[in-house]
Amino acid sequence: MEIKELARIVDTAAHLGQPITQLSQNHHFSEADAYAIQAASLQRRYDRGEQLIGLKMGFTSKAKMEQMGVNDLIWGRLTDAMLLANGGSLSLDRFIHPRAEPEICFLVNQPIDRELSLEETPNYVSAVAPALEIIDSRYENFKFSLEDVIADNCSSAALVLGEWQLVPSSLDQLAISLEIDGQIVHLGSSSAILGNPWASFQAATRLAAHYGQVIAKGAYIMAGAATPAVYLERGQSVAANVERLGGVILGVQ
Ligand code: OOG
Ligand code: MG
Repeated sequence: MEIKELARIVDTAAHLGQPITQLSQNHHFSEADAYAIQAASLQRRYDRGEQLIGLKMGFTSKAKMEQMGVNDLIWGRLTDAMLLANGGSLSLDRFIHPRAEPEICFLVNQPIDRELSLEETPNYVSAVAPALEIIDSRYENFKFSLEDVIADNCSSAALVLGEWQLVPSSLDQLAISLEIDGQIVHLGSSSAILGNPWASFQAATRLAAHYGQVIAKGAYIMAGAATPAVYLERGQSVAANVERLGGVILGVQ
C-alpha cells in the first residue's frame, strides 16, 4: 500500500539521517494522505519503542511561512527520542542539515479530545517553558511542498525544553531571541505566533481532534517558531530566550 511505503521512505531517511527527493516529485498525494503517511511513519517509531510526548505546530508565524514558502498551519508529532537535555549537546552526525528555532512550549494538565475555545485553553495548561526546536527536513536542500513536509512529520528532529514556569497572566509581546555563540541572530515576539501563542495551542486542539489524535495529560505542545530558523554548525552553542520565561542552550558537536 502506497501510504505505508511512503511512510517507510520518510521514516528511514529520518532514522539514518540521509536525504531523499521530495515524495511529491514522484507521487501524487493529498494533504489528508500526507497526514496518513505521517501517522504511519510515527507508528514505525512507536514499533521501535519510541513514545509520543506531544505535538508541534508549524508555520504559525509569518517569518517561518516566508522563509519556507508555505502558507498553511501544519502539525507534527514529538517522541521521547527527540528530547535533548537543556545544556546538553546535539550531534550533527545524526542529522542531515539541522536548523534551530526559538519556541514556547505548553504543558498539558488533562487529556484533550476535542477542539477547545480560545477562552478555555489556559484551563488545560499547567506550565509554559522556553524551548528550542531542531528541525531537519529529510528532503534534499530543505525544499518541500506542503504535503511533503506534513508527510515528513513537519521536519521534527529534536527539542530542548527550559524550566517550566507558572503560566503568566499574558503571553503577549514577549521578546523571543535566537542566539548563536551569545549573539542574537534573530529577534521576534510571541505575538508573531498567530497573534498570540494561545491561538496556536487552540489550533493544535482543533487539528488534533480533526485527525483523531488525543492530547494526553503531560503532553508538550510546541507553539511554533517566532523567527526564521538557522542552520547549525559544529562547535556552535545555540540558545533561545523568551522574555519572562528564561532560556535554553545547546552545544553543537
Ligand atoms: C517545517 C516546520 C515548521 C515551525 O515552528 O514553524 C516549524 C519546516 O520549517 O521545516 O516547526
Ligand atoms: Mg518549529
